[in-house]
Amino acid sequence: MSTKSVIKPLTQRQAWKSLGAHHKKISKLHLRELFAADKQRGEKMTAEAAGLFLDYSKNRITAETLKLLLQLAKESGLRGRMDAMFRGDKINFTENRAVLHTALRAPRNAKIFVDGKNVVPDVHAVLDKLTAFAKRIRSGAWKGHTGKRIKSIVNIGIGGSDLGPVMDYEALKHYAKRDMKFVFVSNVDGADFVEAVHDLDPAETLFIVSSKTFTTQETMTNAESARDWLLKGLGGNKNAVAKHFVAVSTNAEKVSAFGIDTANMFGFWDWVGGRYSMDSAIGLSTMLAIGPENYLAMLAGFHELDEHFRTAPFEKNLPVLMALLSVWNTNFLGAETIAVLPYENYLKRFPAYLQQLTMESNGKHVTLAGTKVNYETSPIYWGEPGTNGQHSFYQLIHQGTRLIPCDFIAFAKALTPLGRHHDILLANVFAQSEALAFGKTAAEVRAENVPAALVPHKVFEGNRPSNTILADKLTPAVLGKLVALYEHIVFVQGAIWSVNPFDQWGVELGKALAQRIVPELENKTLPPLKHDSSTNNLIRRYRKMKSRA
Ligand code: G6Q
Repeated sequence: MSTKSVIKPLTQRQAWKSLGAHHKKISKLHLRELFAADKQRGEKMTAEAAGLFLDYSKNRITAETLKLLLQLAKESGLRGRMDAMFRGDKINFTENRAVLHTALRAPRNAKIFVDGKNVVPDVHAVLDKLTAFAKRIRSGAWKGHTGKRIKSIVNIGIGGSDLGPVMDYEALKHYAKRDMKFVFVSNVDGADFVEAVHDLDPAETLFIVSSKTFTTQETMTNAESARDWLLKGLGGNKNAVAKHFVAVSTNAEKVSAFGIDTANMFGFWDWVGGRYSMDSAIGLSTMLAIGPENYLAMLAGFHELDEHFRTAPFEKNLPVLMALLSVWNTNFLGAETIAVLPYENYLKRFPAYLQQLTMESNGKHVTLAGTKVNYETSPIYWGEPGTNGQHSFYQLIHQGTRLIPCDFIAFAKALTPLGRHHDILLANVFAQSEALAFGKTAAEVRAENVPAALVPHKVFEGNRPSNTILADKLTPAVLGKLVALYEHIVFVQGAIWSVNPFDQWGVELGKALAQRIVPELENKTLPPLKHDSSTNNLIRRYRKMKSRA
């Protein structure tokens, strides 16, 4: 972390100060004026790489804003931090770990070293093992305990071991093997497991227990219920477990203790963070669904975007530009959230996936130096696919009191062309960003003979920022590029805000407290309660309520 020492705290960086002064100067400018002042703005403020076209012209920025933001990236030591990540330095210093999700999609001949060892051969050894296994399952060569082929796959995992696989499966369902069923269990709420296996035949079901640590309470509880369900369905012979359970983990000892043959364990490494792991062995369910070839195409897409991020000048670098715009919108315009709005139904879980990627990464209140920040860090990411959202929360985006920058994502071609549907879909996404930026003035409303009393209700102020990402169509490679794009946006944001995007200490406290409370709910006699009066009362009430018939 040699770059750390020379980087000033954010609010003392020259570009930050200049941005503050610049904001004062341009804060009153409306996008209408910015577009009127430069007829080519919509063509100029764009960037394109790896088949992703980004139009960022509908942001409240001038050429000067961009210049200062790029200067901020430099003063934040972004280049040095990028080099450190790609090189395998232990930049996740609170856990003493390298951050090398980029190695998961590096080509076979690449060389990336962690503690003096090239990790790329290990990555490809696991990929080869996954490929061989996927072929056996998909062809029916792998048989269950009773000799039947596997038709249903249940991924059991949570957080990073679930959100990626679920999003990926939904996003790439078009490419999935349709005579197989894929379900995902994450929640410790028993309803999740019970509903997931409701229509499944144990003899045809394979469970993938996905857990980096193999100690996560939810996942292990679900895995145990799955083992009970399977054994009950198959007559209780414990040998059945080996034919119906595989594991994705870094913890061979625990996997074996559970009864899973470690020959059927697919490994990964401590330098892959949970929320950065969908392209590690955690992607096994995806590979089973879309096949090894498509899976490898997805990895190639990831890698293409990695290379763009690593090599493109900042002013043409999609993740850098989008991250800087998010910093501008968050820290200078005061936006608290970013809505990600894919106009592609297959991406319906993409916003949920991004919630973890962005907020678990940069939802931090101390800097790398351990001091409390005096500026906002991660905005809240959220969203729904269009056009559905248009008929619900878009009202607030258009006419509410908050500023909600939007990332629209659209594709030129539908995966499932159907009559006029796609043109109508795309007309809507273009219309939304246009309406948000330019709005409708009182004069325009009056010109439509609207009664005077209604005019204020029908005015759209506009001046609401958005990005539009346009790609050809949603292929496995394009999905890889989109995920890598946001992974690197998060990285750049982290560099600007001087936080560590790769740890997640904030999820620990609740976990520890839950472990303590479990026996207080389950023990026959109530142990002495030492919580606050509210928690104590809730525990007592729950015990009473659950024992009532
Ligand atoms: C992600 C987090 C977290 C993690 C889950 C599951 O970055 O670390 O979401 O993925 O807690 O952990 P296991 O894979 O160890 O079960």
